[in-house]
Amino acid sequence: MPMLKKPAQTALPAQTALPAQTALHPSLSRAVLQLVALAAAALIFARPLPIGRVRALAYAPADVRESRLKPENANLTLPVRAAFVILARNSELHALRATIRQLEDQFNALHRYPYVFLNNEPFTAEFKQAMEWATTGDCHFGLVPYEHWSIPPWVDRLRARWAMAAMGTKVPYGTSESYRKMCRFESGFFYRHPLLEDYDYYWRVEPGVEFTCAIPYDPFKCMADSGKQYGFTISLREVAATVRTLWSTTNAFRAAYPEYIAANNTLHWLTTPSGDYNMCHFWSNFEIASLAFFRSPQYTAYFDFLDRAGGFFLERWGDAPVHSLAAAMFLTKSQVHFFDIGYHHKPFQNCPTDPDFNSQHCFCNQNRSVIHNSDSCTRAWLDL
Ligand SMILES: Nc1nc2c(ncn2[C@@H]2O[C@H](COP(=O)(O)OP(=O)(O)O)[C@@H](O)[C@H]2O)c(=O)[nH]1
Ligand SMILES: [Mg+2]
Repeated sequence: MPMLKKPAQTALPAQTALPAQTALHPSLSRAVLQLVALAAAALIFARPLPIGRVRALAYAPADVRESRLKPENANLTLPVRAAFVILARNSELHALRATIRQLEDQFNALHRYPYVFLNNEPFTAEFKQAMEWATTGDCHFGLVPYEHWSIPPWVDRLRARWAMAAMGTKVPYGTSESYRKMCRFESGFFYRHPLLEDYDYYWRVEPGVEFTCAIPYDPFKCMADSGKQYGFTISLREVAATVRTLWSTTNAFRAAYPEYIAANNTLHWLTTPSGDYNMCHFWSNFEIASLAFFRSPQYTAYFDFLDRAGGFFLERWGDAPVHSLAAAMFLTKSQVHFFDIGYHHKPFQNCPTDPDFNSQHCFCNQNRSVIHNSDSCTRAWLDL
């Protein structure tokens, strides 16, 4: 039976009656409602902290930066403040071990230069242990900060995703976002990592590359003694689809900063007769260079200019053409050195030209050296 008579409010026990302060003034309750709505909108529309950043904040100090020093190196004095710098994933442990064993046998066992390993994720204990055992130099392990391994906020993510899909899989790494993050990192951030602060020169090494000849001199010392800024061993032509506007953006940079362009630059090495980019670049998976070159105001301005243009994500600008265009603009020919070192990164290799040296100290085939390939730009470089 429905109750027809409403129970009288006054019949409620005193303690269940509504407290007097909940009866808000209408304008006050409107303000409270507005505040609640604002907070809800902020929660819904605010950009969440990127996952990578949340994880970076949760990392232990040893994940961010760990040095494993070898007691036998405590009193070692190296002629140059230099290190091998290796960006690698944990999954590349075995390929990297093989590379480091060759590098040690062909060169570093006699010198004991240190290694800096960098990763966008923490290195595993297994990785660190394996590297410590494979090397003679001290080992330093560092985490790449999220800001150095991400799409910057001014790049339209939707446009970037569309561009990646449109490039497709026919272009190497055409659809890969992580490859683009790697290229941006290697173009503008590796040299800013705190673990590199103590060094003047670096030698870039990648998992899986081979060193096919003895290296009977110290390339770091050679760079430092002769005032060289950038050293390469293989040069090639870039896949044009990946750098559609890199040349026009570089020309815009040159127009904006004419004071940064070296008088005796080598831009003609990478320019076609009609003034376009001929796609020549130093293959940056092997690189021995001065960190001062990358830390310079010229290079910093150039990277910032490129990064603002967004081409690392809206196209697929590689760090190799970026480093090479910078070297061509800011350095003279005598500051760049061709290292005729036995080196193999699939599918190309450099095998030293001297037949006597070759037969005594190498396990590569000179006929297979990329310098004989029409895609190599090294002869043109040497002829400059
Ligand atoms: N930590 C980390 N390293 C990467 C990643 N992608 C590429 N690298 C490293 O970046 C370098 C270049 O990558 P690679 O796959 O060799 O590219 P390729 O030489 O252009 O074919 C190598 O040293 C890789 O180990 C990644 O997602 N994370
Ligand atoms: Mg590689």
